[in-house]
Amino acid sequence: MRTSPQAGMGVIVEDFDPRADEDVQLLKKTIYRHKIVVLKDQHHDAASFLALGERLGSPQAYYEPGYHHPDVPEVFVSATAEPDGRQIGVPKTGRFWHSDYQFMPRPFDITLTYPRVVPTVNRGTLFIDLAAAHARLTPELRAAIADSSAVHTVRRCFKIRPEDVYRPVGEILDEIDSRTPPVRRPTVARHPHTDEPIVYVSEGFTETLLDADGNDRRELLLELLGATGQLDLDDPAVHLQRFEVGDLLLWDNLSLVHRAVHSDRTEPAVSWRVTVYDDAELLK
Ligand code: 7UC
Ligand code: FE
Repeated sequence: MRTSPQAGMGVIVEDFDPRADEDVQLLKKTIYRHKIVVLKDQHHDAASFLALGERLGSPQAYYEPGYHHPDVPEVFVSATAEPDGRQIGVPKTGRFWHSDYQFMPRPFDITLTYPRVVPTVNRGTLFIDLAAAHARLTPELRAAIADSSAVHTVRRCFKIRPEDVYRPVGEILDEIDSRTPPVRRPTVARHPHTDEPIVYVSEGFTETLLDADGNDRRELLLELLGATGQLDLDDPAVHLQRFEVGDLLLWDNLSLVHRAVHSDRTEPAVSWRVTVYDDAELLK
């Protein structure tokens, strides 16, 4: 396989052979080192896309079945409705800063996305590197968050399902809280594969910060979101990753937050996703 750097963040990988163990090991190292990989010239159906995910770790089906590919549940489908009005998967997913499954007890290590239908305008995904953001924090802010924890929940981003129509919103919120209770973890997390410190907070899924005594420090979360670049799409920390059909994007889901760019026009857009847990030893 051949790698070449991109402007800003990430690398382009060509001639990757998924059957070669060396290529798979090198690809993983490249993901953790460069955070974003664009694999070129990829041709998959849902089953072979999943098989690629299996080479990198253990793929997980999304907990909400409405996102599942009809034949391969581990493939998550983000898609606008078909011209005939049929809806497969869920439209306009992830249009907010987040890390996949950040609201769950264990977020995913690696996300793979495979765009199938790409709109002509407003294409791409935005990324911010939270390890780089940690390195940029002022000493004051770093000290202020040192012993704090962050509380994550899907509450504000959970998508109402077709079967929720006419249900009281409070009942839906109670259901969300019982199925996916808020998760608390240190604001500064250590990356399990690189050992880098990361400010693991997002605008979409992080509800608040708690200090060492359990006091709510919402204002500190806001300051941290601003410092990491999540409150301004023109922040220099924001990387726009463009892609075309035939590209397959892989990223380090624990050290990046991402945000989908969706067209406001009614243009078709379809993207498949596989997310994996990687239990391999530290890959430095
Ligand atoms: O529809 C969506 O935006 C999905 C989001 C709430 N969760 C994606 C994930 O993997 O955490
Ligand atoms: Fe996502």
